[in-house]
Amino acid sequence: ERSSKSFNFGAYHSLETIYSWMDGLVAAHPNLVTKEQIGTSYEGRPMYVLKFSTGGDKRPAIWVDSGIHSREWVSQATGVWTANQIASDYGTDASLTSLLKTMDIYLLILANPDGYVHSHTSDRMWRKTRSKNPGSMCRGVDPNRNWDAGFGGPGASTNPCSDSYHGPSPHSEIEVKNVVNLVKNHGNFKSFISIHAYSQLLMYPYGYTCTDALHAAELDSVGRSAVQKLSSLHGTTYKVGSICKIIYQASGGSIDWTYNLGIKYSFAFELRDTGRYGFILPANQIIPTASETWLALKDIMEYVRDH
Ligand code: ING
Ligand code: ZN
Repeated sequence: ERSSKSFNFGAYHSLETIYSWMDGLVAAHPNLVTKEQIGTSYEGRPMYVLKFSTGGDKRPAIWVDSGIHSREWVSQATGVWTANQIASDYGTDASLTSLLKTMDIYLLILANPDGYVHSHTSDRMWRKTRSKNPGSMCRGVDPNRNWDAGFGGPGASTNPCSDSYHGPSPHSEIEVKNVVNLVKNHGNFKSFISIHAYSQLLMYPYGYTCTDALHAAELDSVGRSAVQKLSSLHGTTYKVGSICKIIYQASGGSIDWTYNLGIKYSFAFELRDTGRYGFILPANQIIPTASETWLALKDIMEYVRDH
């Protein structure tokens, strides 16, 4: 699986396969791609971010993560496809090449490695981390209710057995803390994009309140432009709006935290589909999903580069 030529992007892969594929990508593009370990998971697995950079020191950067919820497999698969696309488009696609002249892209493909393994080996519908909850038989915290943004508010559960359990304290989950540390230490992210599934939505803050974010109008127009590009490929329709207004109120989400930190262009995608297959999206939809999403990602990245 190390050669990107023989890798099947139209299939769902294990953590081991994705991690060794990442090494192959870095080896094939040593002047563009590096792999940085941002820490380890609760169960001790390394967490790796792929950094796409043509030089400089802490250039303005764009963050993309996939797989914060383990069962949303098309998310991680889209992360893999996107990493390969960035590496192969660099030098041929004028827009991406110009972007990488001034900016870096960080891509965390497996934001919840323990959950991903568990979803492959034991419970296909596992969403949360795998940390132990003292006093409860139930494991795991929802890593998208664990951020320090409206933590513990509406749309998050106090029950450790719930799929939306917020955890004992903000950033209690090591997987969340590792990202928080990197984002804070870096200090120059201009955009933070988190990829979920499913529902076909492009969302911006806030989730913890239905009050409009200061930049709601701008984010809405950036989002509408991006989904127009997305739809142009296969006709897939997306809705755009704030998390609270378009899906549900949800506290402690990552993009609310990054937005409040000052990363204006904070977005979350809900990829295909709208519920026919849901989390169990057939693998033959991976490449169409990733390809159309890439058009939206590029549109957002270009806007961020130019603003
Ligand atoms: N949806 C997201 C969830 O965590 C979301 C929606 C995104 C909420 C961003 C808050 C912030 O519930 C899925 N499918 O996980
Ligand atoms: Zn999710």
